[in-house]
Amino acid sequence: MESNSEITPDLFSGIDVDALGVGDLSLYEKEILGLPGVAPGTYTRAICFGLAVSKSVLDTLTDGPTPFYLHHYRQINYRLDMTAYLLAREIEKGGYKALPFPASQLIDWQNQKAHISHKHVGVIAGIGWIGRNNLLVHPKYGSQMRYNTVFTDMPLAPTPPNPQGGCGTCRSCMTACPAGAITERPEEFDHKGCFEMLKQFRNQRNVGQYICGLCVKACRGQR
Ligand code: B12
Repeated sequence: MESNSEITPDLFSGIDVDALGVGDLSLYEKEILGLPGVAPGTYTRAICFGLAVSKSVLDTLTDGPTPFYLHHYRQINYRLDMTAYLLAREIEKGGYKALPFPASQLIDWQNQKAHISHKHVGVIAGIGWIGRNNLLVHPKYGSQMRYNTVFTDMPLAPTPPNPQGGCGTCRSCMTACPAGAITERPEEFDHKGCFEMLKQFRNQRNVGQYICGLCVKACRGQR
């Protein structure tokens, strides 16, 4: 094993992402699923990072997903997966543990759950807040960002929580949602209604995936 001093001086300098934060994993309150070989407490930090969804691609959406959007969605997921792998590889070179998660992979289909929720990791890593649309909202990019996570035991300093959280008076996502699933409070988000709409899109729009994109398009942030 290489010594710790061989970690690049700035671990993140070669990582080309649009948002990055480090969360203290003791603050993560959701379940972690499907990692039987990992003892509790093995990992202490969660590095969350995001890549922006193209505004121009989102502009092509009018009333639901298209094969064009599907391709973009897949490209971003692929890049997020590669970034997680490369970051974890760099951390492991320094003698620490690093677990790269999949950007978008379900392990519990019935309950629609992945190993971890990148949105909730993003909150503890100071990237943004959970908006009315039930998505992670970044101050600059709004919800037009996709995320991935790497767990590590490397003693990185956590990013302070984002102080300027909140959707304020913005309700663009509420009018944009074709399922009417978005209400005042994210806790009241109608997951079932959203999912039913996505199923319909999946069957009717030649996309083969549970995607939509309209609440993402509506939540532009300040960019
Ligand atoms: C499964 C999943 C879905 C499912 C269900 C949503 C869900 N479970 O959260 C479906 C297919 C509906 C979905 C839809 C969408 N998703 Co999605 N999805 C995921 C995925 C793969 C796992 C999320 C997870 O495990 N959640 C489970 C728990 C722990 O989190 P939770 O949100 O707090 O859920 C709790 C409750 O809300 C409730 N619940 C949650 N989901 C459901 C579903 C049903 C049917 C019911 C009854 C209850 C319920 O029970 C949970 C237990 O506490 C993540 C990737 C990841 N690994 O994070 C992407 C992810 C959350 N999705 C994302 C996106 C963008 C979308 C869509 C816009 C689709 C698209 N790309 O066009 C829509 C938007 C829906 C919305 N406004 O919330 C992004 C969000 C980015 C952001 N800026 O926040 C993520 C992070 C993917 C990524 N790599 O970036 N998604």
